[in-house]
Amino acid sequence: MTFIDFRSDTVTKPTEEMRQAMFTAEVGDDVYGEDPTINRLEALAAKILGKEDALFVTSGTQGNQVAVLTHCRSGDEVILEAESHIFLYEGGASSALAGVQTRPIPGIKGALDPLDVKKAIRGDDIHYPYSGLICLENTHNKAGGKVVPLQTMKEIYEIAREKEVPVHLDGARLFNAAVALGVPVSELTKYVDTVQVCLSKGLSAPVGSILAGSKLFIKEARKWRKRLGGGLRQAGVIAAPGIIALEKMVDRLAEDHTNARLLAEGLDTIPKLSVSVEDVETNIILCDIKQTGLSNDQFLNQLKDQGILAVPFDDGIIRFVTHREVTSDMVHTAVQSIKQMI
Ligand code: TLP
Repeated sequence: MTFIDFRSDTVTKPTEEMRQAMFTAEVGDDVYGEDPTINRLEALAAKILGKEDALFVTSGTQGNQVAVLTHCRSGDEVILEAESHIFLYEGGASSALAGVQTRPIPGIKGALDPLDVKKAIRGDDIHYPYSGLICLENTHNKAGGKVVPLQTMKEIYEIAREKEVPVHLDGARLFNAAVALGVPVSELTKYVDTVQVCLSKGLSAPVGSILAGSKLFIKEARKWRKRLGGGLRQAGVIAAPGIIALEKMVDRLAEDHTNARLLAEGLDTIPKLSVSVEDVETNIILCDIKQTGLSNDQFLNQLKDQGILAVPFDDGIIRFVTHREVTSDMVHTAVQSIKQMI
């Protein structure tokens, strides 16, 4: 059985061009800084992200955690949104690895209120931890791919600079945000000190993320990546698709956003399902199934029998993600099948 796979944009396979690029990639030992393909990818990424330097890391999680380790010292506090990926889905890595404590602040549709951030930054008191880092996430996964507005990012950055607290952006899907806003990605990264972007989600590369920031930050981040066992050797073979991801796969994300709207509208016409269509700004759809009376597992199993895959997100909430391997025809087929199913 072939499935229509809405579980995540992480399931996208490399394109034919990416596979060719992997086959012919020039390589060298990257721990010695001698892999020409990695060097090219890092230089290209730094330029696109508007930062001095960049580092290729194996995953989004590794990129975020190297950022936390590089910015903070053990005992520091990291201010982040209460449903952010770093807080919810990285296995408690920030406390396990960096020894920091997290300070989750509830946002509105993924966006932190700048005034809440201001209040959360610690003053100079012997009882307090140091505020070591503020983390933002754009687009916000748990909020259903919502774009955090540029103005919010700007206001938080101004507060952070005044208080001398660095800002890191989990931009796993930052290119989706840039495409949705119709701005270059550097418009968003100018309001943060460091950023992690995934090459392996909607951009379709098989592996890897980029961490970008100042030269000094990336020098130290490279050391943390090595400490974590992330120093790679002839890794140009996995970096080569990343170059294609950045050069050729960004504009097509608009197609995923159109398909996401189509799916959201289709699901919302089904009487027992509900989707907040106007909140679907990028490639993630959150579908409320509570009125079906089915549990998440029951719903997902029935979906699977129809050849459709999705993931549970909350009690009674199922996440669907559109990506390069989901066409508009597949979206129509899925909506018809789900209509008949319930
Ligand atoms: N997200 C995955 C799952 O882990 C939930 C997904 O399918 O959406 N930041 C954000 C905002 C993410 O959504 C993810 C992955 C990551 C970081 C981590 O990236 P990887 O999986 O490369 O470690």
